[in-house]
Amino acid sequence: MQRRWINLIVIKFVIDKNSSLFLKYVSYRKKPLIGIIMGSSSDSRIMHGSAEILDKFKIKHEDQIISAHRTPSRLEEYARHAEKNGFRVIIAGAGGAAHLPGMIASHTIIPVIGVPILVYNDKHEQKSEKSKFSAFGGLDSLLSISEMPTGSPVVTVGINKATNAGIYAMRILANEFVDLKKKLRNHKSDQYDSVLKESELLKKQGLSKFVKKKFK
Ligand code: C2R
Repeated sequence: MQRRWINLIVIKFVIDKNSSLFLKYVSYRKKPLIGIIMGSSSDSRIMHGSAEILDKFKIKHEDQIISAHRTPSRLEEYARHAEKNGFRVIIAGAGGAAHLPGMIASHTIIPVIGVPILVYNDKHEQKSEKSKFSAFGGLDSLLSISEMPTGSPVVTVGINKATNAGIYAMRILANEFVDLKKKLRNHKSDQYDSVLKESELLKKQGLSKFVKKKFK
């Protein structure tokens, strides 16, 4: 009799364990666990980098425009929404006085990855290309994101490095989803192989011919 109970408990444990593994396996494909937000529609030209790498790994994400400056009440709402929906990471891109990542982080304990954006205003009345970029070349947003007060941390990737934010978000998710860990390892070794392949080609063709062919 006692043995039967032990068997039942063991079977239940195995089922629970496997079903939760199954649910985990399914969940990041079915349900967005990563939120991508940006301060303006103009940031979408950079922020699509995060979306594309997540799509490549078949990771669902929810994308929105939220501005701490222009839509302050939506900011708090979004933080509640992200918590309610079990988001594991928020990627927040903003340019100039980039307060969005920090302000979101002040409303939630979900890890926030900031993407500093080099503001580009194509409607600027001056004709020169240089005058269309922000006066501080993206350093303004980088510092606004990185210099958070102690107690409310935000990590940041480099200026315009939205793809890296996507990869970093996946690395956080991979702590929970074993299959994702494997995929990220494969991605790393693919990168290694492609550098090797290019190096072989460069060696074979010689630098002058290689550069002409690659960047013509
Ligand atoms: P527009 O192109 O709309 O003028 O925006 C945006 O992220 C964008 O890069 C110019 C820049 O303003 C930024 N912005 C912020 C915030 N809201 C908008 N940094 C914020 O709340 O931090």
